[in-house]
Amino acid sequence: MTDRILVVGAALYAEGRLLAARRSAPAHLAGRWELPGGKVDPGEQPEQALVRELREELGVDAKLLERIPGEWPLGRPGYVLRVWAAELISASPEDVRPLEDHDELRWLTPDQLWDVDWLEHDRPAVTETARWHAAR
Ligand code: 9L3
Ligand code: MG
Repeated sequence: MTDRILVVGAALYAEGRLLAARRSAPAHLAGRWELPGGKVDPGEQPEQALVRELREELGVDAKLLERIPGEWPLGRPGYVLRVWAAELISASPEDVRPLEDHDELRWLTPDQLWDVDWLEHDRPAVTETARWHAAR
């Protein structure tokens, strides 16, 4: 049995909108939308990994607010996704640009949440995120 590989994703909010990021790679995921983030490195805390990923992928500093309850299996065997709600520390949402791994960003209002073609395995995480946001 292989060890579990933890992938961390951000439900990044600004002005009540949730950030969706369109993947540009790998080919089988390109064009689909996700909560940005990535793999936790060996020896790294999940929260640190997520802050690092958001700097690398979007060039932003984010403050993690709360973990969204739940853990979701991803398409690759052994991979699981955990999600934290987060907010931008300094940048304005309109200044955020995709630096690597994504080619488009959208800030979705609650009624636009399902307008993008989310990765299959992100859908339950997005549902839980919406529930969390609505209860705030
Ligand atoms: N993944 C799925 N949903 C997400 C994220 C951040 C990642 N919200 C999947 C895509 C890859 C794997 O996890 O198969 C590792 O992600 P990355 O390091 O390529 O972003
Ligand atoms: Mg990533």
